[in-house]
Amino acid sequence: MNLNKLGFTTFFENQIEADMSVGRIMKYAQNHYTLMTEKGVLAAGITGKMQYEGIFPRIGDFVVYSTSDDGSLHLINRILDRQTCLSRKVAGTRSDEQVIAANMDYLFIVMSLNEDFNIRRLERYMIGAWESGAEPIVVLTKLDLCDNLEDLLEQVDAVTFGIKTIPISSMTGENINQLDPFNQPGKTVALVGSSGVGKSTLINALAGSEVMKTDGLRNDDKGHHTTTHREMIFTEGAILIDTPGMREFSSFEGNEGLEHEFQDIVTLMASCKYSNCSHKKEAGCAVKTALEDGSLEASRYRSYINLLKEVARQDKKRTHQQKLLTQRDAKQKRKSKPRIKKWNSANY
Ligand SMILES: Nc1nc2c(ncn2[C@@H]2O[C@H](COP(=O)(O)OP(=O)(O)OP(=O)(O)O)[C@@H](O)[C@H]2O)c(=O)[nH]1
Ligand SMILES: [Mg+2]
Ligand SMILES: [Zn+2]
Repeated sequence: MNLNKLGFTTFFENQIEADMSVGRIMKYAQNHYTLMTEKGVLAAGITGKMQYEGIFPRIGDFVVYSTSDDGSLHLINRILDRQTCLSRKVAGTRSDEQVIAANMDYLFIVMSLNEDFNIRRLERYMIGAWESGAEPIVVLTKLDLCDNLEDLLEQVDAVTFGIKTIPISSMTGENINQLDPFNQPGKTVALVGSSGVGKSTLINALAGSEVMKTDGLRNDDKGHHTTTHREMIFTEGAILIDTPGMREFSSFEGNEGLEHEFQDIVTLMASCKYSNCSHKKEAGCAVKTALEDGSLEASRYRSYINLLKEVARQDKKRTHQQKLLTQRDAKQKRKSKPRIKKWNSANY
């Protein structure tokens, strides 16, 4: 496969020498990686050094690999810098982030127009999307099961500020063609959202064939996940990344994505009369006024405050974890230092 079709752009090209072999991670299980390369699909491992340092390639990564003389073994030795990256932070691990997908151009935030519809959940995904660097598109599935579309679209618009929102049905095919601008060769699209919203079904619809297994029986039971591994799928159009449903997208790096998503509230806060306004009972509080006149929904404001607290809690946890790890590293270093016996003339 041609490297451009793999999504390989000058951003990545500038990071390597001409004689290096490059591949893209399609899937992995433990330390066994499946790569798409110019020579087709290859199985590869990673170097001991990468394992030791805890550097693990993730779906969508471009990697440099080498091949044994007899051509039978492939070893990944470097991950190229990521252009975009969707991750959630996991406390307590050394590399404290869990990369869901890397180097996607577009992020489809998939939510269904029936049971899964949840604006507060969408806000969380939006924060992750802003932090990822990819362009978010809200894809609302199961249009065929929905009879209050206008109302739901209005609710989405109130938290996405005009980013593209496309209601579709993979069953009837309605509006699927509105995804064409993103479903283009050389572009990468990652699909995220709760289990059962129809990510894999949509992937099959976009690919035009049954590339992913879906759950044909289920439409409301959220008991189990059909897709269990992240996987990259090559189609005539875009490169698609399917992900297992996440119950909730949580854990954020900091305030950047949060402030982007809640720009309405951030702007209000900046226009309060007092710069140290607590937005509780001060006169001239723009937040209070907006809550009273209904231009700011109480549930959205509560959501913002809760997420701020969540970020603060996580920051604290991370700082603590970091401290413990640094202490452990220092201890290990002391232990592994060879003890040099002091030269002592009495020994002779
Ligand atoms: N009526 C209707 N059903 C749909 C639509 N899209 C998907 N479904 C059904 O929803 C169920 C779940 O679809 P999947 O594609 O497996 O969902 P998923 O998001 O991949 O779920 P996980 O892999 O568990 O994360 C299946 O029964 C699909 O047939 C749609 O547009 N309309
Ligand atoms: Mg699936
Ligand atoms: Zn205020």
